[in-house]
Amino acid sequence: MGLTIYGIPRSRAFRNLWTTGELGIKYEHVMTDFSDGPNSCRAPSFKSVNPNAAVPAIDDDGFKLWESLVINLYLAKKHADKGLYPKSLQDEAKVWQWALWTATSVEGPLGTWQSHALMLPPEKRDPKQAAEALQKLAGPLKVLDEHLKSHQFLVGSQFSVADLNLASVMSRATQMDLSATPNVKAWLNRCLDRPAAQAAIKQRAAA
Ligand SMILES: N[C@@H](CCC(=O)N[C@@H](CS)C(=O)NCC(=O)O)C(=O)O
Repeated sequence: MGLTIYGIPRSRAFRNLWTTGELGIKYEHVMTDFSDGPNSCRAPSFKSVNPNAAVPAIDDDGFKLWESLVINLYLAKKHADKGLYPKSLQDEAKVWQWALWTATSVEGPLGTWQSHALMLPPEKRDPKQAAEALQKLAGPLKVLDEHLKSHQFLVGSQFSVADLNLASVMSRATQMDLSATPNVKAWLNRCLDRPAAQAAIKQRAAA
């Protein structure tokens, strides 16, 4: 059976596709989408994988899991020999800290900015919402920038799933003006330059 990933690359499944590339693991990819068609995440058959009717989700030999950032934590820990997951209890806690911070302090306003600055058809974009989102992001980005002043990566001395989770959420922020937070800008480029990140970005662009 092995690992199945549900979710088109244009969805948050992008985050998990990047992880599988870093870990060098094989998977079956089911192109669950948001349409009203047979592959919809709202189809009753998919709700047995994720009752929230959202992607991504995985089925790993019968073990079902949803929430993109948690899927990454699970895969990184399962394949800890590949070096993406920390070894000490305290570094593990720091990885959780950054994952929850990513979800609660960054992802919401970043998503709003992305929609209203980049993704929505131009006539549906609201510059006021984009500006408010940037204001909400300023505090967390400052915190991140301060941390990265003296650290190459979020936890320990090497790239880990903590970096992957945050950088995958921020992957479109390269189009944001990050000049006030130069350490964030350099770190994000460092993460996104990785071959597995570039491969996932290509998959997302092709979709
Ligand atoms: N917090 C969840 C969010 C999942 C989510 O909202 N996914 C979007 C796609 S990126 C979705 O499936 N939306 C359902 C829809 O638009 O009907 C995660 O990170 O996995």
